Amino acid sequence: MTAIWGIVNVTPDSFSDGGRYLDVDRAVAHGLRLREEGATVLDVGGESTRPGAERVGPKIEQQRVLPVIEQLVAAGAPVSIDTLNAATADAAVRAGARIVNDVSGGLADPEMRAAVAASGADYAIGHWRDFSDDMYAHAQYRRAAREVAGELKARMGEAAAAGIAPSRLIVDPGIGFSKRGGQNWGVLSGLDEIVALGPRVLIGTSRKRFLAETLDADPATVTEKRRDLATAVTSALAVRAGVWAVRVHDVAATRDAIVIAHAWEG
Ligand code: PMM
Repeated sequence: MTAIWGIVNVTPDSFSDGGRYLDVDRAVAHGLRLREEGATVLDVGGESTRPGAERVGPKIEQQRVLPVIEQLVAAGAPVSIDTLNAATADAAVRAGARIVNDVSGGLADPEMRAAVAASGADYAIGHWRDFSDDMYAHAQYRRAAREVAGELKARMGEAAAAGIAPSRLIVDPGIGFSKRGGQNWGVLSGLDEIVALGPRVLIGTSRKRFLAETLDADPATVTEKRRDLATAVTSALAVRAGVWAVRVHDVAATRDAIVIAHAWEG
């Protein structure tokens, strides 16, 4: 069955659940609930990557995520660390994280690939062109899926050159990262080009703005509930496209959508 990454954002400013789980105990409880609902991996992040977000620095980031990771790992949950920083990736793996989720694919921190190579963790590399404060300046594509696949292939080569075995790689087309509304649909409708790269594919559409823009001319009026339903639909379609995992906030809804999509496949 398609894997489900449940999102545990330990940040005060993420656009969707920011602030609610700042407190360590609540973040841990939230993660464990997601696990009960069917999450196979808990993706813990301490720095928001939403458009326009400011960087927080590795020190604050680690203060936020490390206690949460330690407790989730102690409770037996598989954990990934969502970070752009090599120092945080390293500390998180020492605390028990098994996967480093780097939305920049190794571009944000020149030390990241060496840190991951030494850690033995799996490495999820996202398609990314620039930091969040300037990401839309690079949102230019002729054929989005093909260009994203080509750039991910370059990131795969760089990871291999740093000593990370191909079997440890996961690729993610980076929905919403340097991509405007329709460009995201261009990537999703061409997902076979990403799947054809070879590694496991991870997709993150959850509650993202392009879903709300598609549902209503005024995206601000689209409730979280509607974004979660749209996310469950993209999760089911991602199953049909052959992805390995989806990264979501509402694990329960996406779990049901995935079960039904697999039943359809027989
Ligand atoms: N999106 C966000 C954060 N981390 N990681 C991966 N691998 N893929 C994504 O699409 C992704 C990510 C931004 O969303 P959030 O602020 O709701 O976590």
